[in-house]
Amino acid sequence: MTLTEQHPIMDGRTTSAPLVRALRGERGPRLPVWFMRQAGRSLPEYRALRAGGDMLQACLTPELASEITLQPVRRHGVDAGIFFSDIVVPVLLAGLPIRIEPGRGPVLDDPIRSASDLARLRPLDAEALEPIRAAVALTVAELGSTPLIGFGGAPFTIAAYLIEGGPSKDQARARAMMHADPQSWATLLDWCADITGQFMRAQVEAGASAAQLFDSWVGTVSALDYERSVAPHTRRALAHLDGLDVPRIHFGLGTDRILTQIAAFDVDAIGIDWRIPLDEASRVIGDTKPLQGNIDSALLSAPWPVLREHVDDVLRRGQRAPAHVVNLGHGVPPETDPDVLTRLVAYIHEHDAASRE
Ligand code: 1CP
Repeated sequence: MTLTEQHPIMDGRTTSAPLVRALRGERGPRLPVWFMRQAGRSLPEYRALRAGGDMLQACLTPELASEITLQPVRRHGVDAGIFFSDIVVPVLLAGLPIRIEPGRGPVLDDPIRSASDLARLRPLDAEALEPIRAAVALTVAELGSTPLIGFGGAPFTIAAYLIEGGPSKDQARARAMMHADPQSWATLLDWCADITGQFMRAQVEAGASAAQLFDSWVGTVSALDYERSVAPHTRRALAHLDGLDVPRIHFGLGTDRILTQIAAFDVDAIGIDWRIPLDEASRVIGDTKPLQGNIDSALLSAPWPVLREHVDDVLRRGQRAPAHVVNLGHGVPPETDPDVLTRLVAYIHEHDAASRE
């Protein structure tokens, strides 16, 4: 299946949205801004809606997932919605009993650590993705000309949860398995690539105007191991989007040593964390791709003049890249005052207008 004529990017609704134009390398009349992890956590209306309910069940209830996706768009006036879901949703839909523990993150009681554990990996049934398609369809019907970003976790980051059994500091068990049992490693990462690729493809087919692959934990992998044992699986995940004409974003944390490898992927834009200035990141990849980022989330709690000075610096350095999508260097911290985010969006839109006068 390719995109239908009713898809927002095909029927003109989001084709010239600031986000889509920037991801395609154009500098348009407005600098787009959105925030990773804008949906959820920091919003009182999110906490009221979830009211202690199970996180993954919320992800699989289309009306709820759609409403949570729309909340930050309404409140902050950001230039995109990010679909409310989680990188481990396709793991659950493929039948592994993964859950999200409040205050901790994804947990799998029986981790995948040996060749015999691989027998528990089943293909992801296309039908199981129906709640995802339904939630995306509801959401884009409300969003109008604001694009929805679909997403998935990169194979390494998903596999790290499956091997470790939960969040971990340095993914040591995963990195050990990569070397000690390369065959099981490759099988597991291919499985992760396929389920996350199908998950992203379902979101795009149902109406998302861009797709972002999150490789949050890849910063612990050496550049050599990345090339040999991780990048081929990331390419496999991205290939699931082939034939769908929407821009793709790659985001990872701690990727400064592997930026040129990431720039070689079939992606349109690269998300940069707060550790490396955008002009430096752009120089490293030969100014070849639009960049997304990279306001330091820690400064969201600093006094406004301090935050503003930092944002000015990010915007200035972002001018070196072919185009710039303003974002944080990682997700919105849960304790963030939502009014700071709203003020930031207005400031970035005004600043941009002012810099053109
Ligand atoms: O009860 C709750 O509210 C749980 C908190 C929560 C939320 C709101 C989790 C658990 N996941 C999510 C939603 C989510 N997760 C989104 C959609 C909302 C948005 O971005 O606005 C997205 C894109 C994700 C992606 C995700 N999940 C990543 C990649 C991005 C990143 O932040 O690095 C990762 C690593 C996860 C795993 C995960 N899920 C939840 C938590 C707390 C974690 C991280 C745990 C850890 O530290 O290992």
